[in-house]
Amino acid sequence: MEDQNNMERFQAKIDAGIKIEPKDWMPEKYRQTLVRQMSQHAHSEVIGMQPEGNWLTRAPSLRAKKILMAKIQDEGGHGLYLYCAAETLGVSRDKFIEWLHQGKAKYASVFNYPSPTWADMGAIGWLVDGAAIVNQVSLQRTSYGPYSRAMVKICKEESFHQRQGYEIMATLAKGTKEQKEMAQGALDRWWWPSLMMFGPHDSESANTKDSMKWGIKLETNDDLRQQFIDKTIPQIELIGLKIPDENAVLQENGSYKTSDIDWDEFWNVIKGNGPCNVQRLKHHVKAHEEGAWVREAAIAYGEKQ
Ligand code: FAQ
Repeated sequence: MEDQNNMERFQAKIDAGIKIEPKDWMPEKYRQTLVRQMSQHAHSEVIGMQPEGNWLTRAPSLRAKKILMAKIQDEGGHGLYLYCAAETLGVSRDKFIEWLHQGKAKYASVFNYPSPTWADMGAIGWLVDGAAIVNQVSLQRTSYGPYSRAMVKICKEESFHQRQGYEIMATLAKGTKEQKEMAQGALDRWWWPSLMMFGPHDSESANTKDSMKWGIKLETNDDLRQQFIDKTIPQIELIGLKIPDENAVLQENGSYKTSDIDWDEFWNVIKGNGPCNVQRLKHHVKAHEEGAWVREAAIAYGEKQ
């Protein structure tokens, strides 16, 4: 009976748009869903530093290098806000990292693809951050207070990331024939993985129904994906590149109809079989082990104070 009352009060708060805070009563499944989504989100930010880190030493100018370095550092910072926000749900950062290393926690599938050219830096900023923004603008209104507040700060930074990526692509697209081809190649490589970032179709999405009821997600995977497509196709056309989908067509309602995603590829990457899954996780484990002395020194310093 008490649980029933708690549940009704909890749902009434959600429906009234009142944020749930760490010490408030919450259903165990709500807490678990947030632990899963927020820790996966944090891991994505941190693992997502790797494809761009690949180009830091080879950026074509000092200006480009400074911008890329700042952008990658921002992503690390986003991971930290999100781990802190997720820890308010009673799981330690060490545990989140352990789950990642054991393969029990996921991170965004998109970061398991390689970045072979400088144009990939443009495509990642423009498309991957662009997709992340569409999702995260919506998550600013999520029902869990610490997650929602972290999202507000993160969104401000992501919009700079999207613009720096688009600037790289626009510059290459109006450059030499080879530069334009490099930009098109990167667009072709990152287009489909970016669309996959929004998750499976709503009909296949196991978590959407509960997450929408509890205000964790405000919009469905397919609705957010469509918003991204409708925003991005005109940007592709504006810089004179080709849409990587021959069937993309503008409908009367102002929205684009596109080919379906290769879902076998998506699930295969999630299962660990993408082109860079092994490399990404191995690098994370190595960096974590090599950083052990920093954590030990910080704890020892804290204890001495
Ligand atoms: N990758 O039932 P749903 C960024 C899994 S941040 C891997 O629909 P949900 C910044 C899902 O976990 C990018 N797995 O799941 C940056 C579930 O499996 P589970 C990260 C995925 O949670 C830019 C299963 O499939 N953003 O990029 C993916 O309701 C550049 C069924 O799916 C966020 O994490 C995927 N793409 O909806 C950094 C945003 N999609 O866990 C560096 C927060 C689905 O039950 C450089 N997260 N799965 O075993 C979300 O909004 C949601 O979690 C979704 C998925 C929309 C991703």
